[in-house]
Amino acid sequence: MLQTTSTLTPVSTKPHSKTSGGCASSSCGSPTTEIQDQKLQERIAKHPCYSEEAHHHYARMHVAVAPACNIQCNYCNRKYDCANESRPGVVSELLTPEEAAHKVLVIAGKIPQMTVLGIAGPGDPLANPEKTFRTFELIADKAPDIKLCLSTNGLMLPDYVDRIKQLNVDHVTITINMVDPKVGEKIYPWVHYGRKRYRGIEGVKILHERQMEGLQALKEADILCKVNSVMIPGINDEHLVEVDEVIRSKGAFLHNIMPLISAPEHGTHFGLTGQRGPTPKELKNLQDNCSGNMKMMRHCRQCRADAVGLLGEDRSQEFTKDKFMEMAPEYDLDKRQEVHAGIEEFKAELKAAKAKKAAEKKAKTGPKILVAVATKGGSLVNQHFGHAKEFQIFEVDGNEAKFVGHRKVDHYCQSGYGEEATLEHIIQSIADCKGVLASKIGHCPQDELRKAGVEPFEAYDVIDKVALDFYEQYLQKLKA
Ligand code: CLF
Ligand code: SF4
Repeated sequence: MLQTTSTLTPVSTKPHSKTSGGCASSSCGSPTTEIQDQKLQERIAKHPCYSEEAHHHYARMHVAVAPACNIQCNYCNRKYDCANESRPGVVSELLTPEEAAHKVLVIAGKIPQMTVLGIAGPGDPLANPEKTFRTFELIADKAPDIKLCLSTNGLMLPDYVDRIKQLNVDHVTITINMVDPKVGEKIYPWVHYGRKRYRGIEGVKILHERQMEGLQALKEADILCKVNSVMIPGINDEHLVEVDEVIRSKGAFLHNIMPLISAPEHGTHFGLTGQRGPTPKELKNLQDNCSGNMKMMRHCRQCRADAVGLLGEDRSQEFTKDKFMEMAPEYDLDKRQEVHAGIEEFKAELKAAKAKKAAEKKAKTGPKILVAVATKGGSLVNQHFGHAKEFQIFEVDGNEAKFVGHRKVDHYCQSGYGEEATLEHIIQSIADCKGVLASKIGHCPQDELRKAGVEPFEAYDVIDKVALDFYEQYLQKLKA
């Protein structure tokens, strides 16, 4: 039986055999392009945000060292973490660079599949350059295999690209919500730049120019740039198609369109004025409209500024300051490399198993359906329905299962008992799916799911394999 890598023990998926055949991509491009592509793949292979595949196996952590911010977004109030990367309403514990470095060394030992350290708040990292760069220096010195990552609103980026390059920070995110200042006026009331506060369109123009300049500078420095955009219905939703075109033409590697999360209790301008966020369907439609070259991020979890773990399983509460300061750093490069080699071997076996399954299904492409998957990671259906805090959503057409997003839910099994109200909410969240795939599903939820037209399907195996098996059963039922 397959096990999950979230236990840190990748296991063999034998007896799956390796397949050959299909389009040998080596014959499709020039050797130079292939080498470039391969190098690019190596750069992102262990980054859970830049590689959808990696997010099933590798973890990230954030350290909250950057409290100040230099702009105002209408979806933020300063009581919470920067909403450009984080779920609104979350407060992280602020750390000094030294405390942050200690925390990283502790977690690098306890969670060896943690490969990326990001600084994403609680304010803007580049509005706190000394704290941010000091933290990176300490970690680069003591834990050289950890990738460094940064997320910024972009206002100060052009000033720091050289320093970012020097420190070997290879991944930078800029939040770009508009390329037309008239749209930006509805999102940013002010911008603080060069010791002066600029209100309205004057400030937005500065922000826009600095973001474009920063993006260009990252490209010239060969630093991989992801762009985050917050989708705000009625304000920038249609405009984001243009944003997508502009940022791609300027060399952004990946676009991550995130939903606005807005509630009055967050105390933000949008929360208090009733601005709604998009529905999952609206978000998916926009992502589909923008995904011409396939580099659209759909697995973002809008993490906290102190997030720890796989993207779908935040473990930050295990490492609060009172706890991690009592723990000894256990960073061990050899042990980490051994764990990573095991994960890579496991990924190769998964890939072979997927290819084999896809080859068996060839020419059986049919209507596209969505399925919801309960998983603890490792690209496996390996979680009990009642324990899932989110469902990963896959689009299946008989040939492949493509990850298209996730839905957060409250888990159904609370203290060993199912909660009816929670079940209703879960079913609503996945009502557009034809099936739900989980390692186990209780009788009561099975009945309710069926009533809602969502077929329960129990299995413990590779997600693609289970999804394609389910699809086959689904088609047979349709024909019956
Ligand atoms: Fe953190 Fe951001 Fe780096 Fe990832 S998060 S700084 S790029 S290491 Fe990732 Fe979290 Fe989404 Fe950010 S899932 S909010 S995209
Ligand atoms: Fe808040 Fe981040 Fe915007 Fe600053 S950049 S106002 S911290 S959401």
